[in-house]
Parts: sequence; structure tokens; C-alpha cells
Amino acid sequence: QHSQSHFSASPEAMAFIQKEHRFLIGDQWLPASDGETLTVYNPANGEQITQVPAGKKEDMDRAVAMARQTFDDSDWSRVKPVDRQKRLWDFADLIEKNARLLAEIESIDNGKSVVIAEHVDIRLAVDFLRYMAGFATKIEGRSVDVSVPFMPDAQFHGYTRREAVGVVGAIVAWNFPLLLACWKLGPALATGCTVVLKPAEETPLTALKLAELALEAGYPPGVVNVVTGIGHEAGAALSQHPDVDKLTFTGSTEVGKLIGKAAMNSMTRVTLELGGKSPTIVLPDADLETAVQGAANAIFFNHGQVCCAGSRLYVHKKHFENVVADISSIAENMTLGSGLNPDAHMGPLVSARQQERVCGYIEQGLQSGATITTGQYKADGPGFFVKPTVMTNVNHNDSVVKEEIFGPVLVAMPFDDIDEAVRIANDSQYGLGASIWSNNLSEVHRMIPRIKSGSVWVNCHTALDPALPFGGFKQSGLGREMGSDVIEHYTEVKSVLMSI
Ligand code: TXE
Repeated sequence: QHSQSHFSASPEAMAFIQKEHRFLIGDQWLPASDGETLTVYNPANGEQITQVPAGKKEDMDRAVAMARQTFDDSDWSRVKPVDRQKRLWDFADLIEKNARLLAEIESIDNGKSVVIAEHVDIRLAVDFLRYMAGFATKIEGRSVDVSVPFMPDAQFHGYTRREAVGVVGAIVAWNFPLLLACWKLGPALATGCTVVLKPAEETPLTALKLAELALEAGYPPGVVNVVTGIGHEAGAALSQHPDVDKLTFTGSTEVGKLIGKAAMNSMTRVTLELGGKSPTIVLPDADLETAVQGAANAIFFNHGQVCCAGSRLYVHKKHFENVVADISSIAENMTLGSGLNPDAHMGPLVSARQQERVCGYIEQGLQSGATITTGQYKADGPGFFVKPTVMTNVNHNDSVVKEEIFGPVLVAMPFDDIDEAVRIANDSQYGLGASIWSNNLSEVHRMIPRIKSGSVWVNCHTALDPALPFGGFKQSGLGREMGSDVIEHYTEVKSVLMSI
């Protein structure tokens, strides 16, 4: 079903969306240096909703210079840890206070449900910023007992310091625009860095609102800079800028590799959170009702546009037919509609391009002999909708099994035994997440070390907490977001050796 009814956002959200947008460098709200703009669409109906500046290299140069100067020469570097903690907490409070407004903007910009945006995206972002605020006062070095072999008579005091890495260039994707921005802003602001953030061209709006809230929270101008623009222009300029000390990126593996290469040209520190093709593995003893609902959520949450979406389903052969039938029936009964429609189970994909890409994969699957158990996949009418789709009769080498589709498309295959399940689960260039559905504790514990992925969920999938690091093995990325581990990626360690 595809609900076409019209739902509208609050006047405040519409006023923000439709205003004349500028980006933030220091305390200046600026148009692009060449005056160009890019169009933002509402994916639920395909209509243009607003324009934002299309920043270019000149704009990035200016933003990076501002961030550089603020980091090197302003009072920001002398702000006490406890005050950085307070500031970040205030920022989180402001985001929480504006949660409904931000959720509406996100929903119209990205297509996701306004309820999910408020209670998942923005809730997680606020919790994460508060978790990070605590780290501002807990960045520690070590005292090291030192003896230098060729200076036998000297005594030393040796210790390490952890210092803010400097200017952070953050480039984020469109699937969780505000949350991903906060995953970068949180550790940067906790450690005392300055930031130039480039949101995705499809979804630039909540980043611009975040920039406003950062100033309102009292961040000195130049600490948070936000420049909108397209990837190969503004994004490339930021990633190639020699004055950026650290790059942090969430997006495709393809662009992640470009950013990694650009970073290596100037030894810029880099963390990359990239694509995935995460397996959902249902063992013979699983609670099937929980596993079926869990596997459906694992792929259909956020319309499958989740880097760790459970997009490959492996079910023990004795349950395969039943599990696939039940997930297909969940898919069949999902109502598609605008993110503002409280009765819709799934919104549109983010863009016409993404809709084409996802339908293209389904067609490739069909051509290589797959069966879709959910009928027609392309939804009628305006908007970039794709119906939730379950595919069977697929082979390990099919593109639909190997490549990230990033849409509501599940490929399902049976397995005979645990060794086969582990082998096929690991048979991927990616290694972001995996879930195991079972009540056999011993079996699960034996499997966990064998699964090559940054997260393993047991009887759940895409469950995230600020305190647990998140990131990929293999081509799913480099480094980690969240958890205490992220602090290492936003600091440099300095060794101090003092002859006493
Ligand atoms: O991503 P891009 P796209 C995957 C997913 C999806 C595919 C394509 O499979 O179907 O990627 O999505 C910026 N230099 N993921 O094309 O291009 C861009 O402006 C510097 C998985 O939208 O990687 C945006 O801000 N930056 C992923 C960001 O990179 C560049 C989430 C992401 O866009 C650039 C998104 C360049 N040359 C897509 N080109 C996940 N891991 O969750 C683009 N950008």
C-alpha cells in the first residue's frame, strides 16, 4: 500500500526549511562565494523544498582558515575541561529542547518517520553528546617510569599527554544526518578541537540548524563551522585541505577510499565509517517469533538505509521456508507514506538516485534468477518509494548478495550447520555488524569470536549505545565512533621526558 495523503509540518519547521539559507563560518552566515545554490527535495513527493549554498573550494579554504585560527590563536584552547563539559551539555540540552522541530526538518529533508527521527536519531544524538561531555574532564595521560640506557646516571620524569588533534574536517552521509553530525561534533568538542562540517547535499538542513544551536549554546565563533555543498566540490576540497588535522567521514566505501588517499597525502589523521552487508543469522534453536520480527526490523528500519542493516539473512534450513514466509508477510503489510504520516510504516528513499540504484539492484537480482517473494517492488505515484522486498534463490556471487544495496531489500539463504553459517557470514568485503539469533548460549559464545565484524548483536540488531564503540572490520572502515575508544581518534599522544 502507498498512502498519498498530505501531511504537513509545524509552521516553525516550514519557516526554517523555506528561509534563505546561508552557511556558518566563524560568526558569519554566508552564501557560496560564487553565489551558487543547490536544490533540496522532499523525497515523499519529489518536490523542491528549498535551496542551500553550494560551497566551493574558496569557501572551504575560508572555513578551514577560521577553524585553524580558532584552534591555534583563540581562547578556545584555554577553556577549562569542566567548562567544555558544561558547554557540550548545554548544546545537548538545546538539541533536546528543539527535538520536535529538528525531527520535523529531518523527516521532510530525508523522508524518515518524524517519530523515529525524534525518538531514535535525536534521542541517540543527545545521549551521545552527554556521554561525550563527561570525557572532557577525563582525558588523561600516563606517568611512565623511564630509564635511558645511554644515560645511566641521569634520572627522568616521563609522562604522556593527550592533546586535541586540532582542526577536524567532518563529512557525513544522508541516512542519519543529525546523528552522524553529532557523532563527529561530540568527541571534537569534548577534546577541544575545532570543526568544519560538511553535510550531505541531499540532507543539509539539520546541520544548518545545529550550527545555529552551537552558537546559541555559547561556542565561540570558529569552533563549529558548517559549509553545505556537493561531495566532489566542497567535500573534496575539505578532504584535500592540508590545514585539516583530522578527517572523519561517514559514507560509501568508494568515497571513503578517496578520502583515505587524500588524507595520506598530508598524513592527516582519518577515521572512516563506511558501507556494510551485515548478516542476520538464525540458528536452529532460535525463538522464531523474535527472530522473524528482529530480522525484519534489521533490514526495514530506516528503509534499509543503514550502514549496518541486516541485509543478508541466513536461516538454518529447517526453518528457512517459514522464516522467509513470515518476513515476507511483514513486508507485504507495511504501509508506505510520508514520514509525517503517523500510520506509515516506511517512508521514501532519500533521493531519485537512491530509488534508481535500489531498483537497479532488484532488477539485477531478478535477471540472475532470484525470486522476489513480495511482488512488485516499485511503488506507484510521486516520491522515491521502494516497497520492502525479500529475495530468495540467490547465489553467493550475485551482486545483490555481495554489494551494499542500501534500501529495503533482503536476500535470504539457508545454511546446513554452524560452520557454513560462519563461513558465508564472513564471505564479504564488509565487516560492520552481524546478529545471531539463538538461545544456545554456548553456541553463541563460540561463534562470536569467529564473526569478522565490528559489532555482533545477539537476539537484537542495530542496537546502539553511546558507551559501545561502533565501526567496521575490513572495508567497512577505519577506527571507531562512540565509546571511550573514540577519544583516541580525536587526540594526539605526546611523550614528555624531563631530566631531573
Ligand atoms: O554516498 P557518498 P552516496 C553507501 C550506500 C549508498 C552509496 C551511495 O551503499 O547507496 O553509498 O551513497 C560526500 N570527496 N552509503 O553516493 O557519495 C557527500 O557529499 C569528499 C553508505 O550518497 O559516499 C556526502 O556528504 N566527499 C553509508 C558523503 O560524502 C565526498 C551512508 C557521503 O556520500 C565526495 C551513505 C568526494 N569526492 C552511503 N563525494 C553508510 N556507511 O552509512 C561525495 N562526498
